Amino acid sequence: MSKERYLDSLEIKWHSIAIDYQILAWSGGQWNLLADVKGNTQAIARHDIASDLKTDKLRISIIKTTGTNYGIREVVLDVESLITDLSYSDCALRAGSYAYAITAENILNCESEAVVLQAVVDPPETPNGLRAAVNGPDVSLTWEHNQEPGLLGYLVLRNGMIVNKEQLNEVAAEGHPSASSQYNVNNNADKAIDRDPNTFWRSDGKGPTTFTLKFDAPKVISSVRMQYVYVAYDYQILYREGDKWISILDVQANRQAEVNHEFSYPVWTDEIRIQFLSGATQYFGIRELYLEESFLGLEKALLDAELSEGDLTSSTR
Ligand SMILES: [Ca+2]
Repeated sequence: MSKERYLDSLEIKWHSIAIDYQILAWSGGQWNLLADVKGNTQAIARHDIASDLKTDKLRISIIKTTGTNYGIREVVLDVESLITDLSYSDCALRAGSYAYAITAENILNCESEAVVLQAVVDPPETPNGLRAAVNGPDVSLTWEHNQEPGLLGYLVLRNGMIVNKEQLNEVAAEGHPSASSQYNVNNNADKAIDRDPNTFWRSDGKGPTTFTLKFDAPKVISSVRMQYVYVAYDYQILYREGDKWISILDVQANRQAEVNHEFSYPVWTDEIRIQFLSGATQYFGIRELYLEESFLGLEKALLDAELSEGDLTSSTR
């Protein structure tokens, strides 16, 4: 590249597929690792570049290939595009404090100093008017409806645990599955949530493997059910919180082909990951995976007279 740019994504069309390779960018007088790819099987490999490095030089370092020769048909590079509008909408953010910075860039790719601003996104209003009517062993809760934009519904907790277990929603199909490896294209990660018991995701059998399900928006996940085709013995279930993966369940010495892992507490996350460590064979394989969302949806809450009151003029679901 003739000028330094922020990179957005890189697509490599392999002639002979590279299995292991690295993508590096030149910045600050050294090569910086952008991606460390292992076990690639794709002839067209796309890499989103999350780095905020500005670079004018890119290197693809091939470590291991399928054949004896190296070959790339095409490298397509997308650079971050500039906006010319004087506004930008950053939508659907969780409650929290966000730091924004704006810079200006000219035709020579010279960049201005940044102007920075902090914006605070508030959580929803606390539900009002909560009352409990106790009748023998039965407790009926009522509260007032909050009519505010984006409200999806209410969660009811008893002693810190979510109740309404009968109202679990199965949400795996709403997620985007991916795995750190697949045996071949017929065994890709999609096969674990296609609700066909004859199809399955299968790893390539080379060591620890991850299977990840990513959602467009965070959910309250309370359990993972799986039907294995290659039983995993030792594995961890993790969820993503910001930049971190947090372990919610550590499974050891499983021998069951069907497992139901209920979390000790529901997690609010947009990504669930299973880190497989050992199993019955060198492969890990899932026929079907189910994720349960503990959530008392607004519609259900309002259908149940005991659980809600107030006028509903429009449904938010
Ligand atoms: Ca399947």
